[in-house]
Formats: sequence, structure tokens, C-alpha cells
Amino acid sequence: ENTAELRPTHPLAIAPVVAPAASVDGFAKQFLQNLNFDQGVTLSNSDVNDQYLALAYTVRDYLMARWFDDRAQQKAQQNKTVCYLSAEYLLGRQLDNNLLAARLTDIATEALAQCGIDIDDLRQVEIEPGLGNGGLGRLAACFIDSLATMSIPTIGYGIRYEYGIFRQAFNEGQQVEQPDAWLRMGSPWDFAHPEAAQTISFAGTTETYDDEGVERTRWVPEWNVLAVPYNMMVPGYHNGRVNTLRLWRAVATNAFDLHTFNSGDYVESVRAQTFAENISKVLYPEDSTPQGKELRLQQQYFFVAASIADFIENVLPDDFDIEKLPERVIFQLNDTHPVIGVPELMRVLVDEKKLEWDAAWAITQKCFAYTCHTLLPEALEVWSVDLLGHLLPRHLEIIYRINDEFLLEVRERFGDDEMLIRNMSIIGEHPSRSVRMAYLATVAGSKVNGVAELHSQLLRDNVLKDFATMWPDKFTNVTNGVTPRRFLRLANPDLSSLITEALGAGWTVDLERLRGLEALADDADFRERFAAVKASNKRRLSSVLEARGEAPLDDGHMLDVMIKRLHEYKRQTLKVLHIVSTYEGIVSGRLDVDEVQARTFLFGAKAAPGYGMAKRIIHLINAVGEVVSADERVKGKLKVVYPANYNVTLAERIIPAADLSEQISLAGKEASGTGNMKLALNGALTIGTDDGANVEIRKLVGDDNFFLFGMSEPEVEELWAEGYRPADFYQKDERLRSAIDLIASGAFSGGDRTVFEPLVSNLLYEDRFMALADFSTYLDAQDRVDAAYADQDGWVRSAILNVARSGYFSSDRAMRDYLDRIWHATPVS
Ligand code: Z16
Repeated sequence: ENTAELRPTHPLAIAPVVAPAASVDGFAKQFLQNLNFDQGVTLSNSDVNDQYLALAYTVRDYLMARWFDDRAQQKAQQNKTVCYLSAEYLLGRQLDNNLLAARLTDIATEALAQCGIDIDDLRQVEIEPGLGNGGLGRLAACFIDSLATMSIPTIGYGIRYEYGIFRQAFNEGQQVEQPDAWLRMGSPWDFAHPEAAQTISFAGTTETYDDEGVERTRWVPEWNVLAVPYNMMVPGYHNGRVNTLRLWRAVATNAFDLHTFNSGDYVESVRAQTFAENISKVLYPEDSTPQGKELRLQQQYFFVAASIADFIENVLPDDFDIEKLPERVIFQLNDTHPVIGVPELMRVLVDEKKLEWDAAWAITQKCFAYTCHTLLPEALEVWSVDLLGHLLPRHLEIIYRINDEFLLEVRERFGDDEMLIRNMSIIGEHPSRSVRMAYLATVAGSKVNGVAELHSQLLRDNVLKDFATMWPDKFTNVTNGVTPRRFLRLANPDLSSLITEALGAGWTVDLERLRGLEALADDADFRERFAAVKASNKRRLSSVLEARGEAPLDDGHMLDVMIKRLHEYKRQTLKVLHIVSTYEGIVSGRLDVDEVQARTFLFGAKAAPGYGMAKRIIHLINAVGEVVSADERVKGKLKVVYPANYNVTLAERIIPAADLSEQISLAGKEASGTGNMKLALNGALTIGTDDGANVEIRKLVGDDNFFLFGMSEPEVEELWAEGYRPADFYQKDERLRSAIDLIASGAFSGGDRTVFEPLVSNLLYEDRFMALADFSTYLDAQDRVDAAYADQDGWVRSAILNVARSGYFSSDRAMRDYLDRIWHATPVS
């Protein structure tokens, strides 16, 4: 990054950078120094945030020398680098993860104790960087953790949003959104590099010119913005490797205001800078249903163009032969969000590096691979040709040419089948002219993968069928995974100790070793200890909830959790119908309250702010919770807890405490799910449909340790094709009718029948995700859950088997699959 070659003479400047001494004294010394000289306070004058920041700086100091080495090596090496392009990274808190990776947890705890500080107090003040919506962003964070742990040279590229996913609050049971000012108290984990900024251009026109007898095209942009990189450390677990996550922030260029706002009004032109700086201002809060907003396309191009330029200019050696690019990089496209990188690399190669189109296209195709994360048609991003052509005129031309050549290939292969051509075209014509980003990615990518076996199969059979016929070898599957460091080792320290005692410590980087626990499922003593860990995790969660102003959890309750974004396809309403039905059973006398299994239903979910139906469902959950939890006839048997602002930090407390994991999406709609994996790995049993990764979880843990219900994907298709009439299910099933009638009666809205009427009508007359069709088998499955839970010994045995058989869902395994099937990159020593 620093181009000027420094020639220091002082011996200290020439000596290699060394980490502070890895001892309690060494740590304490460094901590106090950072407190004094970086925070500018003495220990006695410091507050908890000063102490947290100084602690973070200290952890950084220990990782720094390795980071320097790995970045130097990155430039010098011949290895292929994995460039993960993702608009989202849902990192969660950094402190504990980095302490663990650097083996500093005990040293830091003791050093701080000697300074009179309880490290737990400092842990609490860290605000997690919520730079993602849900599964996709968290997946990216797990992947970069695994890649660092496996010593794969990786750069994660993304956006440093000033405001991450909104903070959720409830007002009378309804969601209100507040801005997430996560940077307000300082951001000790990132490093700004304004000297390595890239200039990113937008809009304008294109023109052709004569370049020594060759006609070329160039883009004459209208305005630009600076992309300033912020680097974060991504330390591997206990291997000394430190990779980089590089997030871009938009800053106005000096030229910006001169060019566009040449009004002579100084104050106005400074004000106008915020226009450019808006690009990295806020994360769009839609999980899997993107809005076609211009600012979002600006964000996408902004970070992808900066990343590609950064890699070529700053990571590759200066004299690098650009034709060898595919040997040195794979740009992995995390969903369609970074797909504008395809025409961008073409523009760089053809317009700037002056390669022939065909040569450039051959390189581009080898440099990209595409991961699709959805099956919902409304989630497949499309950009209107008008909007894209206005913002990125050269890129639209390039996309047209890619499409022309691609469609020629289709004609050659399949003949002049005009309908097929229409269906496969990267440019859609209906309902209006638009660029289909998933198709562009599929045409350009060397590989296309889905995120679970069923999902990948459905991609091949439905969404991308014609492409799969054309290029069967392009399509592959990589089932998602989760990092065992954060979601077992850190989140569940007691279970981790128990496992390490039984199997040794190697499981943290070789999760298949958990198989060794299978034998212990039949050991009564081990079961007792396992159950004690679960009970203690519940108490820990209970105090976390209490600290947030919730009621404590009741002893003896089964903890039944549904934690994921609020979306109709995920069917939180089906869960509510189960709760309402049980409640209705008790108050109507159909169920004997003394026979009912005590349960606490815990929800965690944010709704996209513009998603009205999802917000109504949140309101319903809270309204039902209030009535059910308070009704004396229920005798405390049913509790509903819905802590606001579910995030990674809270997930780390809920997951280890859970007994039952609700994975109840309509079959064929959830691409994978990853919460399902985290919960199984922590010993929750799943009640779920045959959807996404549930299919693979069930296969691995066994039918006896999983509660399957609902239609299969082909059954869903069949019923839908027949003409689905949800009201028929309502008419047929008395329990369902009573539950829906109770909601419609106003029982949960103070007698006001209008409040939930839109929700009830939607269920009865539309029910796009067929909650009513799966209701009765869901209730039957819940009866099986109750029966199983009544046999605590059997339940704990199943829980242990869930842990023992979930090793496959490590993101380390997922990374190995990407490396073998897609990236073909190798570790560095
Ligand atoms: C997202 O979180 C997901 C898909 C998508 O197209 C966009 C976003 Cl923001 C989720 C899937 O819904 C989920 O099934 C999957 O487990 C996750 O991505 C990671 O692959």
C-alpha cells in the first residue's frame, strides 16, 4: 500500500516487529500503556469504555506482527487468493473471538484482574458490527473465520456501513426501528487506509476513440467518489494466520463538488458532499427480498469496483501479467449483490488493459464463481435497464454484448427456439426491460452453487434449469456450515469443556471428531453432566433476559426457540397457531392443563421495515404472548418471550440454552438455514420440514432424533398446481378453526377484531406459504415432541446424538468443499 520505499537507518526501525510478551505482566503493561497513550486516561480516571478500547488495542498488538507477515506474504506469494465479495458481513462481537484465536483469554483475564478490572464488564460494552441482515451475512463471517483457520490466503471485501442492521425496539408489541450507530463509541478493530483509496466513477456517457489505429471504447463518467478501505484482522484459530477483511467507506472527492455542483456556493458544495458519502451510509434491511433502489446499485458497484481495482493494483505484484489473473484470484460472488463485478472486470480488461474481448471474457469466466442463496423469485435481483444504463452506461453495453454472444451460443446449441431464448436471456423484457443478475452470474461464473443439497437440486431443476442443461458441469452444491469456534467453543464454554474432557481439544478444528460422543450418549453419568450444562445455559440466558427487562425463564420449561428473520416463508405464523391452539385447548377444556408440557416459546426476529405483513406477525406474537403468559387458567405452563433486537450477541446466549429448534419453513423455500445447524450442534432437537439443510441434518442425526412434519417439496408443488384453497383446511380441522377464530375474535387485541383481520384473511384466502396445509401434521409432531420430552433420559440421549452427528456442519468442511469443487486454492505454510 505504501508505494514510497522507506530506507530507515535507526536499528529499531529495521528490526522485525515483535508482539508484546505473551505473559500476564506483558499483557498488563501493554494494556496500561494503551490506556494511557491511546485512550489518554489513567487507570483510575478510566471508564469501562476506555478500558474496553485499551483491551481491544492490546489484543490487536499481539496479532499485528502476524498480520504484517501475512500481508507481505500475500504480495510475494504465487498462491491463488480467495476474494470473497459480499455486501454483508454479520460479524458479531470481536473481542472474545480474537482473544481465543490468539490464545490470550486466560492471560488477559488475569492481567485485567490484577488491574482491578473484571473482563466480563468489558465484554458487555462491545457493540457488535451488524453489517448484515441474517443468514447470508453471518455465513460470510463464518467463512472468513474458517479460511483464516485453514491458512488460505483470503481477502473479504465488503462495505463499511456507517449504520448496520437497525436496532429493533417494541412499542406496544409493534416493531420500531432505530439507527444502529455502531461506530459511536469507537471502532478499535479496524484501520483506515486513506492512502489506498480508490476513485469510483458513475454515470456519464461512453465514446469510441482511435487508439493508434484500433477503435476502442471509453467511459466518460459524470461524477465520482472515493472508496477508502478499512482493514480488519481475521485471525485464524491458534495458527498464527491473520487474514484481512477490507471494508470500503465512501468519501467525497475534491473533484466531486467542482464537477457536479459548480455553483460557486461553498457551503452548498460542502453540503453536497453528503450525496457521495451516502453510498456507505446504511445497510439495506431487506433479507432476501431486495428493493431495486438506485442507491443499492451504487453500493454494489462501489464496493466491487474498489475491490477489483485494489486486488489488481495493490495485491498483485506491479509487473503482473494480467492474462494470468485466473491463476492468482477467484472472486466468489456471494449472491447476486456483487455481480456487477463481471462487467466491471471486463471493462478493466478491455478498456483499460486493452485486451481483446475474447481473451478478456475467457479470463473473466475463470475468475468468478457464483453462490445462489435463494429460490424465491422475488429475491432474484433484477435491475431496470434504464437505471443501470444511467448509472453505469459502459457496463450496460458490456452486458448487452455478453448477452448477444451468449444467446448465439444458445442458438447454436438448441436451435432457434425463440421461447427458450427469451427465457434464458440476461435481459428480461417483462414486465419491463431489466438485467437478470442471477443469469449474468450463471453465464459468467466458472461454477454456480446452491447452499444445501435440496436447494442445489431445485436450482438445477427449476430456477436455472436451461442453464443446467446447457452446462451440467457448471452446477454444484456446497452445503453451508457454521464456525465451531464462535458457535460452540465461545458460545457454549461448559459444553466445550465437557467435550474436550471426553475427546481432547482437537474437535475445534476437526469437528467430525464429535462423533466420539456417540458412545457417551448411553453413559448415564455423561448424560447427567450434559443435562447439567443445558440447565446452566438456561440460567445464564435467563439472567441475560432479565438484564434486558424480560421475565426470567421458568425452571422445568422446555425452551422452544424460533430465531431467524421474520418472513412469511419461514412461517412464524405456524408457530403462533401452535401456541394459540394449545392455549385455546386449555381454556376450552379440550386439554387438561395439568397434562400440558410446560414450554417457553422464545422468538427472535427482525422484520424488514417496509414489510407490512411481517410486522403484523410480530405484533401478533407479542399480543398472543401477553395474553397467554398472563392467563391464570394456563397456570404458567405456556410462556412467550420475544426479546427485542435479536442479533449475533443474543444468538450466542440463546442457542446453547435451547431444547427445541423450530425449522418450519414451507418445503422448497428455505435455501439452507444455518441457525438450524448451530442449534443442533448445541444439542437442540429439531422440529422441521424437509427443507434446506434440514434434510441433511435429519439424515445425519437420524429420524429418531428429529421431528419431521409437513409436505415434501414435490407435494407442495402438487397441491399448489391443483389450486390451493387454505379455507378448506380451516373448514376441515376443528383445532385450526378454533385457533384462527380465537385470533379473529379479538381475544389478543383487547376485543378489537380489526387489528389482526388482514393477517387472518391472508391466511384464509391466500396463505402463499401454506401454513394451514401443514398445520395438522405440525401439531402431531409437537405431540411427539411432548412425549419425547417427558422421557428426559431419552431426550438428553437424542440431544447428545445431535451434537455428535453435527460435525459435518462446520464451515471448515464447507471451505474444503469450496476449495475442492470451485476455488482450487491451497493453504500457505
Ligand atoms: C439471505 O440472508 C439469504 C438468502 C438471500 O438470497 C439473501 C439473504 Cl440477505 C439466506 C437464506 O435465506 C438462507 O436459507 C441461507 O441459509 C443463508 O442465506 C445462507 O446461505
